[in-house]
Amino acid sequence: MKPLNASAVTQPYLDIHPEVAQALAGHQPLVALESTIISHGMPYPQNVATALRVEAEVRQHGAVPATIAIVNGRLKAGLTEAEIEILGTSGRSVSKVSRRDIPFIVAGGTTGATTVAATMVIAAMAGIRVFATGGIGGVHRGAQHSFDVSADLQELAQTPVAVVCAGAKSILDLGLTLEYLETHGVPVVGYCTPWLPAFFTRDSAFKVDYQLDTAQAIAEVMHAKWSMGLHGGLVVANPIPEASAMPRAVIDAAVEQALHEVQAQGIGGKESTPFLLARVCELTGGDSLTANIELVLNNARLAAAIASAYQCLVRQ
Ligand code: PSU
Ligand code: MN
Repeated sequence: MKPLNASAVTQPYLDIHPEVAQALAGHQPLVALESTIISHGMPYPQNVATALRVEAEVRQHGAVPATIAIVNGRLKAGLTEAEIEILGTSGRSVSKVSRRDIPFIVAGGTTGATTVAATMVIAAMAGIRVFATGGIGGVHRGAQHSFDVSADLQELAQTPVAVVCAGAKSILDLGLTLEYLETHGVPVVGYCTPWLPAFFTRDSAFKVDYQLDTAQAIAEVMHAKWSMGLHGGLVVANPIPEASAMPRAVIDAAVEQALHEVQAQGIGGKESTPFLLARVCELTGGDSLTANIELVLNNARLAAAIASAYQCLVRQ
């Protein structure tokens, strides 16, 4: 296993934003943020406004944000406002980049929005250990026929980054997602909850592996795992704030309809998740977008606290 603080110097394709580079050099807490949520997960202009608000939230809570993407063939750890604006306005015409796609976007000199998997890859290259997002990809419903399992899960098995999310959307099979993570040695931590949150709702029918109630306790697990050379990351599942949670019946109905449409229209591969996300958003009107924004901000706050606690442990 490579040393955890693999130097950016050894990464000729990576550009580190000056603010991020300064934080890395000064051993300050950092939080990586993904960009598929900007280009493919939310409509413009809310996507750009949210990306900037999330960065501000990370700063307010004592960490430095590093939004990650590929711009003109360069891997970026930390974006300028102009770059975030480009990713937001270009929307789905920007490639959705998972681990598989990274070399093609780099070699072609084009621009791509990174998924959880690709964001983890680039965060780890830069030496960033904490990452906040909305929801992770997982095992899709009907995966026994489609084999559709997000590369996010495999990335969690091999790359040392803690991913703070609001669980996973019920467009996925949450039970199979947990089984897959267990097989690959990826722990799922519930922050102040024994239940796996389901993105728009605070719980699901499934339990997490471990409940931890403080950022400090989560940081101690990260530090123990990586200090002993264990591969891979962890999922930190942070329930949506009570006031923003949505009625389960509303979400369930929208998800069922979106799943029906995806099948009827024969949509598969990397198009499946963006299609389902967009349809659930349309079918639930503005409510789901508001909830989505609130849960990402909530995750940014927790990630900043975890990054701060982790950095203290590393510095000791
Ligand atoms: N789930 C969400 N919002 C998202 C995504 C998933 O609730 O924006 C995005 C993330 O970027 C995630 C990706 O990494 O979709 C997973 O896509 P796929 O299932 O094709 O691996
Ligand atoms: Mn897939």
